[in-house]
Amino acid sequence: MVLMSPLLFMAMQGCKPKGTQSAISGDAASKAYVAPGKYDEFYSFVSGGFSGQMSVYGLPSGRLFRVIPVFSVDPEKSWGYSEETKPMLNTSNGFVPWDDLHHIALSVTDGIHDGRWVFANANNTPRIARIDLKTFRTAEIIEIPNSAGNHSSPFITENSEYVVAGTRFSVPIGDKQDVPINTYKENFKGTVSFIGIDKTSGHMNIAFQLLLPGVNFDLARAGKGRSAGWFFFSCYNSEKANTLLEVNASQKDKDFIMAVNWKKAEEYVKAGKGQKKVVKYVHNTYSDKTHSATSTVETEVLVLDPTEFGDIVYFMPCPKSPHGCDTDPTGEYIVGSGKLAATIPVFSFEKILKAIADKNYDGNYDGIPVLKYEAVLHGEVPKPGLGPLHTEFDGKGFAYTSFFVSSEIVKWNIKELKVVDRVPTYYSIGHLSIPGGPTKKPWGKYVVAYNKITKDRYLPTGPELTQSAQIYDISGEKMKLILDFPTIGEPHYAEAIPAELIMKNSQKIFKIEENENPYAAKGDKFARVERKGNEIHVYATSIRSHFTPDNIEGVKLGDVVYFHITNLEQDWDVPHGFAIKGANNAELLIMPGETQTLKWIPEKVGVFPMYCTDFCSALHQEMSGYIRVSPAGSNVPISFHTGNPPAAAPAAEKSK
Ligand code: RUQ
Ligand code: CUA
Repeated sequence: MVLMSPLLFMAMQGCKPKGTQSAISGDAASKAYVAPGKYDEFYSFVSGGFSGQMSVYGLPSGRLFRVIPVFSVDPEKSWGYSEETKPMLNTSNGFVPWDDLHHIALSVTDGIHDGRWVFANANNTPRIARIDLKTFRTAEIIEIPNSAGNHSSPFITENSEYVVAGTRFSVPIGDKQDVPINTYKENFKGTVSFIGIDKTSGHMNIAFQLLLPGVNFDLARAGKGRSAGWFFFSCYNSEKANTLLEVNASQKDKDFIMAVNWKKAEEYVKAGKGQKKVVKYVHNTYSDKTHSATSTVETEVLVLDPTEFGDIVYFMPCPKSPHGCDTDPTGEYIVGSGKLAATIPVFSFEKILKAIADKNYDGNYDGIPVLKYEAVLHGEVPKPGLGPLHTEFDGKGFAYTSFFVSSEIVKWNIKELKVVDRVPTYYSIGHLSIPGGPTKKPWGKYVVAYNKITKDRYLPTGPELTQSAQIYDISGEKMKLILDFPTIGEPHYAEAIPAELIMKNSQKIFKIEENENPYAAKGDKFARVERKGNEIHVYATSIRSHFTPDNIEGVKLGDVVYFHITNLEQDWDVPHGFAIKGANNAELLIMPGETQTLKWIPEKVGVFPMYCTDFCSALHQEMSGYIRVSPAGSNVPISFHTGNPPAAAPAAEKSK
């Protein structure tokens, strides 16, 4: 039997605050009320956890606007089902139809939300995605080599120069991959990657990786303001355990927050330092011109070993198994949240610089200097609660920390390190989010709790309950619960941004004349059906309320049919869908001006109906057609039309 401290035991269970209901007054509830037809004040981008997707809510209403498919296939939007989107889910392991999305990073300029892109991480098969906020679509996915469990990701620098990707699991790196697991201490390494972002296009590329000791990287935040050239990562398992981590990785009193001087690292890269390593990773981009994705295989990454330079990476001791690592709006304070610690340590950037200048070290860890705890500490918040996880800021000098074990949000004063308020959460909060909370200019007003346990908050739905978020008004001195709302997948992090920063750029249609999809039919007169060997290409158009063509014959068993459908509408909010009976595939959902392709391999002889899946007009039910499939040896020629059908069967058939 393994002995466990009471704190560790509680950490595993979580605990419920007493009194499971908190009645809220009607007055508080009205703060979350957004009248029908009125807009919300904020968009909130919420991670979908093991759904692999991102969802978009309005705040303060908690209304769900959209689920953006990112790392998982989505039949509703044919993401990963249409030929055009399939390449987005390519990886060095082949097509991967799922992932686990934890963190959100909105792009920033000068440390303030700019509303251009939102980034998200794939935790399982390490990747980072960029979503374009003009279209609310995933525009790019880049795989991260030398990584496993991309948890410490995709946190962003003050001017969106980089998003980072820190590996949660250390793994064997390089050529020697087949090693005994119990050689962890010798053979396993950690990495963090700095992924550069192009200023104009948002295009990502891996600028460099740091090769690091075999710890587990958990979370991260960029410095800002004064600390803008730095990045801070929380790490646990400094014990380098490879089994029964719940005990073996909880031995030491302190683990680390790793401080990275990325500006320095960048200088070394510019000076040609570091080593190019052979790796394999896949980089996928989606074009709104061709309306299709391209996958590129990359084979090289630049790796810096910080022990060769001595001035890029430093460790700061942090009690105990730190999870969240957050920098305040000024960039001066770095808050560590030890999951098993009884205090919240707050580090001072000034003191970090001084300790580095004075070489005030406490030895080194695998060749990386460890700064003295007392030398870098601004102070500790005493007895704040149990199981601190994450901290956000309101821009008025206060920090808000989530406590999983004691299930509460605690508000405290950053300078004085004094707790000023606490509210229970239902139950066991994980992340929390204040609009603009991680930026230089928090928008404030609300804090949203993203909870890990739902229990009795909603009507039961069998063994699995909906996930639960809660909004608190933070405009006054005391936090006030104003609304519960359910979420999609398990929510981890979320970021909220004023609606006007995004609304004004929102795209309504794709211009048909700019459609460069090679299979587009940009008008009914271009609609046609062509045979190329055993491939049948249907170049079809859709417009309220018909497809052109809608009667197709001449397909034979053994053929592979590609339906390339171009939506000719040039009107906002008029997608058309496309589905065909028996297809081992999802529908297509085609936006105005766009072309999408459904691949269909008919398995049976017969006549198959096809129809539009999106109720687009009064005659939507009429928006349908037929395709005839003949036996393999048949001589039915290709024919197609919409309306005015030929008077009789085609000549070739009559002569039989
Ligand atoms: S985590 S509940 Cu995956 Cu962001 Cu902290
Ligand atoms: Cu088009 Cu329904």
